[in-house]
Amino acid sequence: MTSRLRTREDRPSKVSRRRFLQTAGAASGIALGVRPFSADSARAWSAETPDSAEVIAGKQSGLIVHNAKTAEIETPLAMLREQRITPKDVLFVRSNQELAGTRTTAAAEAEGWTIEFAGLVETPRTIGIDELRKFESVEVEMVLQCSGNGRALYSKAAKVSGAPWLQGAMGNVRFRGPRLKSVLDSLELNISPAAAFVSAEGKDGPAMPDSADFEHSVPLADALVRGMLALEMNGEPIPAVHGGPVRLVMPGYYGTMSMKWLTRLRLDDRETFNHHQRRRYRTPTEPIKPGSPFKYDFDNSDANWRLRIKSVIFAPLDGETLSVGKTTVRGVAFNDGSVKIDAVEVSLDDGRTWRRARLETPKSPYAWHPWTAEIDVDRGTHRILARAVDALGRTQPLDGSIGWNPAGYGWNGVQRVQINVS
Ligand SMILES: Nc1nc2c(c(=O)[nH]1)N[C@H]1C(S)=C(S)[C@@H](COP(=O)(O)O)O[C@H]1N2
Ligand SMILES: [Mo]
Repeated sequence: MTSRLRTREDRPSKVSRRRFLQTAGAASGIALGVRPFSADSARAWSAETPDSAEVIAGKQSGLIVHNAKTAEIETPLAMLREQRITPKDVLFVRSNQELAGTRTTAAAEAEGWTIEFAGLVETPRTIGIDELRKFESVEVEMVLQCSGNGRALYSKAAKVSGAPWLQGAMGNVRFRGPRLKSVLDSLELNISPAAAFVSAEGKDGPAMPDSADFEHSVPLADALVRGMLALEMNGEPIPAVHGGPVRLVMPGYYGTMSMKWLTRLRLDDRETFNHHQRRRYRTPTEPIKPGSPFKYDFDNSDANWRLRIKSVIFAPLDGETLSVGKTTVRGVAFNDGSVKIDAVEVSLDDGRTWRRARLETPKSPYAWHPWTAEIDVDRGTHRILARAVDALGRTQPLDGSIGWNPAGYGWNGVQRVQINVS
């Protein structure tokens, strides 16, 4: 055992393991012998679990419910691929802690909401939501992805703790609100030159009386470029379950850093010592052997900040049966938005040779980059691989387990989709 402090969700439970087998089966369509990712197959395994529409008001039925109690809900790829902008009724949900009354996609209660600016500033200030609404706003199309997305794939190498997300703990959404920089500039807080991080806190309280309140720090320099105090998602007030009425949004960062129900921003000279920043939501800086324990500290690990480059295959789906001849492989790719994605490549021979897909470059560097590739397949079983490469030469490992870590964060291994051609 490691000496890590354990929180409720770190503890592996029998239920979540059983559910993993069920969802993995539903996802591949192999174990259950059903059509992969259809709403029907999703309902078949969730018969004993409440349906997603019952867990969160306004969500579509048939989403993957990893945990009904904590409302951890994933979007099956078959639903995720339907629209370029992920609608609020299918977007995944993850809350470490919950704010009472927010299990709904309806707009959040904004009356009397305030945001405090504190820490290394000469003049701390608290502003009301109405003041925030007066600022000029920008809209950013961006990937919102849990750092645990793809966690289930690590467990092929060694067990990991946490909800066994497949590939659908992500979405592509449009957030709108004032830039953090404009707000900080205009408030004249007189920020100390020692400030190097922004630590964000939401109105939600600790999950258990004795556990740490959820808080995260991001580098100030990056937050001044990317950060926004979002008031809208997809053209309407941010749904309560997604962090309305105001959310700190960090495009190109893992979703965990985008604080829902934002109530306080603190300027700090170091990352907060909060449990969720210090002992969770980190990955070892150097690769470790799958299954080995790891004692996290600030020096041997990195916070789950910038998104690792990734491509996801949306069609065909794993386990699908196709007919002989030409077929279109399609999916999306994204990175942290700091440099251009140069190419997405597809392989049909387990990575020996690659061919380029047609890649769309969206206006926002933080958005999904849709891609397609035509392939010609003979009778038999085939494996389709896809990988993205960016201008810094960053790409995805053929064997994603190289990034194994005890909590299964940051999966970006090359995805493999198996198809049968008859
Ligand atoms: N206040 C608050 N913000 C939070 C969380 C939380 O528990 N409390 N969870 C984080 C995590 S781990 C993720 S992945 C995203 C999920 O965003 P979503 O529920 O809008 O999809 O919210 C992040 N922001
Ligand atoms: Mo997350």
